[in-house]
Amino acid sequence: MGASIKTVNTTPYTDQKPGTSGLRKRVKVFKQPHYTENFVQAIFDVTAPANISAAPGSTSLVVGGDGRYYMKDAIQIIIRIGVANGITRFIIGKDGILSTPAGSNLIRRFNISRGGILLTASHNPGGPDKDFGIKYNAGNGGPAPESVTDKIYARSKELTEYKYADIPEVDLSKVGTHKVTEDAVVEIVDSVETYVELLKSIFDFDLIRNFLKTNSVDTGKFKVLFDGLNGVTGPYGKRLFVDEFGLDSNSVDQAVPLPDFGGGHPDPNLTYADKLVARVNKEDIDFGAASDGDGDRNMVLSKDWFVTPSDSVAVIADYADYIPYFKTGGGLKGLARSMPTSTAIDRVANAKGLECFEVPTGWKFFGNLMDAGRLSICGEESFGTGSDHIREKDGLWAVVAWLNVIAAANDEKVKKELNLKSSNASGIVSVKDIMARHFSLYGRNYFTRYDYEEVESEPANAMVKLLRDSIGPNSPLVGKSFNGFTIKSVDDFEYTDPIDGSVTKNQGIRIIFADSSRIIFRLSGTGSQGATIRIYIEKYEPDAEKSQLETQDALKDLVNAALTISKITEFTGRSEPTVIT
Ligand code: VG1
Ligand code: CO
Repeated sequence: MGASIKTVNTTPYTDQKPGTSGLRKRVKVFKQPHYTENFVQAIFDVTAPANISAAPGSTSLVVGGDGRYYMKDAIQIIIRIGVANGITRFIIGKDGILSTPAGSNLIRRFNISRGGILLTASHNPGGPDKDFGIKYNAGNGGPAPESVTDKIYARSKELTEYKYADIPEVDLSKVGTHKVTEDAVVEIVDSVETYVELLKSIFDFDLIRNFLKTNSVDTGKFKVLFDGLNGVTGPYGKRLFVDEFGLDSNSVDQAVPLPDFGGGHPDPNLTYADKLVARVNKEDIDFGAASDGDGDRNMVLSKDWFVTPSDSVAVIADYADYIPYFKTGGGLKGLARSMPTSTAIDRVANAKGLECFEVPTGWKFFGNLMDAGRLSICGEESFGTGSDHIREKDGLWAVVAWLNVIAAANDEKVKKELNLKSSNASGIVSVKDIMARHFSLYGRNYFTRYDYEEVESEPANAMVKLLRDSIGPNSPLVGKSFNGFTIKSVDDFEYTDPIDGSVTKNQGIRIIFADSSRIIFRLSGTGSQGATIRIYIEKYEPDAEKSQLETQDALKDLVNAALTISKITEFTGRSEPTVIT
């Protein structure tokens, strides 16, 4: 082995249960003695093949993260514990930086059957007093399924020791292969390069470049702004927008990854991406976009329209014929969404004669369908959009998908084909015009989400219990009307994976109304403090004439019904949500 391997006695922690997407806690929790080490050892124990020397591919590992505070320390810990557990090759992003989608891509591109460890708490704030996270991704590049994370949790509760190799700190700043012991190497890679190559193989870069040259660079008629929110995507955004698409360097804002994301929430929504929203309005931006801390979320908006994530994935699916990737390999397979996501994409699937799946919240549930060749494009209402090009949601993929859609929609031939019209003096088919056509074809799914962050766990659980007590065919709520909406059914969403038959229960209480409107309640599985209650509200409007209302106006009555039914103010003392999207 070459390095001296030490065994350290440890006491197990009982709180290392991964949530919707990895283990997320305050940094100070991860910094407790042996806390990070224990969890990392549990990952290695659970994912080790029965006979490691007979499975050479499983001794490699991808490692990286979103650049947040404590990431570099965690990487050194993973290298030391990994070497001691038989890992011989670590593929690590330069300076540790690896967006979540880029990490998924590396696992797939280099066929790393052991998968990878991604260090991120995604859109949660970073810094010494904020959050850190560790996520294990399997050999398909996707977040480990619950069958694996349950085992990691079980193992973490019984650990009495971990092993580590006594080796010096590895320099993560130099691209290339570095020997760390007789048997183990660390390969530092420029993940931006491989990721941009991937996007080039998916989208029509020439079409996008030409559209932007004519309308943005030469004439300034179509203004573009990408905000990295000081998360991991800044360097990726610069490469794409400036180097590839030829835009000015000021088309990319907050592009330097910072360990505390500049103090903000690196969460692309109308509340936390307030700088982008203000600039889009003030500077008349025609296409504004942002991504979250680890680069898997996205937001798309313009000076006159905010595209909800549920609508966004439906539009991308609708325009799939104009995206080269979906023309190969037999064309578009199925579509899918997480349960609370609006049913806009179902209508596109229906029109195209495709399968459409409804899975629980969390990207890990899409993986099996993709691996089985049944799913091409999917999304979550929480600003997650992606496809089977990797096994994570992908922020910049969605942003470039939109640029591809816009460029195609402005091609004269396509414009005629799709009967697209510009409502602007510039003659450009805008984001708003694309949405208007979509609503006139499919109707509009009004959608909003109310988040009550960091409420106390006890009242939050009591509220959920109240709702859970009224599920089923004999629910006292069925038949009752609220503001003219009559309840048809109340259940707690349960999912049977069509590929492996695994069952996941208690995924959110759904109140479904006679007109197919829905109110959904669930508790977040990504918070690090107390409980976060999410209420999702959706109403379908088939009439194009009525599709131009403000979302909150269109949903006012349903929102009030949700507040009344759940008694949320009574339980939590909160009269307002923390965030409305
Ligand atoms: C939230 C979102 C969910 C998403 C998850 C991870 O989970 O609702 O749709 O997949 O975050 O996204 P929860 O359990 O808090 O509702 V990310 O960007 O944090 O990896
Ligand atoms: Co994220």
